[in-house]
Amino acid sequence: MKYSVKMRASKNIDDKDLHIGGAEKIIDESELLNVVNKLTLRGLNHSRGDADFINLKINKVFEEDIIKVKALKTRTIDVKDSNEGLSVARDLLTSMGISDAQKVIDLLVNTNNMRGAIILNILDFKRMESDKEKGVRVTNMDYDKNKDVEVKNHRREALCLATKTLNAKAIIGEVCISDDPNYVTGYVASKNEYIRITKLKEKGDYRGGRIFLFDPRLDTIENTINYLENQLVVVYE
Ligand code: WAQ
Ligand code: MG
Repeated sequence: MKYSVKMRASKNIDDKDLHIGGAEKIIDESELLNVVNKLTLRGLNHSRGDADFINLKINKVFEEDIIKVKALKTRTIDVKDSNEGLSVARDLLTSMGISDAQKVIDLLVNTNNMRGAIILNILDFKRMESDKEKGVRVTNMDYDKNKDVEVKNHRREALCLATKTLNAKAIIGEVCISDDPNYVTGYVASKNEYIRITKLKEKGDYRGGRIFLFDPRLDTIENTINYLENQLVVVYE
């Protein structure tokens, strides 16, 4: 029997809920208590601060409901600072057919303290999430093996999320900046590859976010959000 485990941690600052971090796992029953322990520790000792609130959700899952998806190919572009990184990201989005890529970059760098992602319609640049404060959280995904539970492996967890997300019919791209003040490497992903950019922000900056690029000609927003939130996906390398 397998279980999906979701962890989300937050902190109370001036009566406001500050997002700290989260994690998604799909694991065997025998690992359950161990994983719950480690994810709780991750929430308690996070680089964005120690959590006041940790939400853990455990669901039994059926193997026949899990789809397997191959991890996106990866490459890395080295840049000297975040300005160069953001302009590389903008050019990549343009090459993916986004008409006003600068708009996407401006929205991304002004995003802060969301626990999910923005979904942007690429035809009219309107946001498609019903809750614009939270955004849409991709859950129910993990690797088939070599799962990192103890400490966050930014690159691997982001590749897993991007692989699931870009496998949605109508998501044609993604751009991401970590909200971890020590982690400045971000990425742009397309249907074909996951492109790491070594600096999309400067060290010490707590801001971060994600934007999914949605093409309404390829699927409905309801199907897309349902897939992102609920479809069980195991990524293999
Ligand atoms: N679903 C949707 N959006 C999410 C999720 C999720 N499961 N988790 C985080 N986000 C959003 C949320 O707004 C966060 O503030 C933002 O993305 C950044 O999340 O190859 O660490 O977990 O080395 O801080 C990139 C790795 C790491 C690049 C990205 O993102 C590389 C990272 P974080
Ligand atoms: Mg983070």
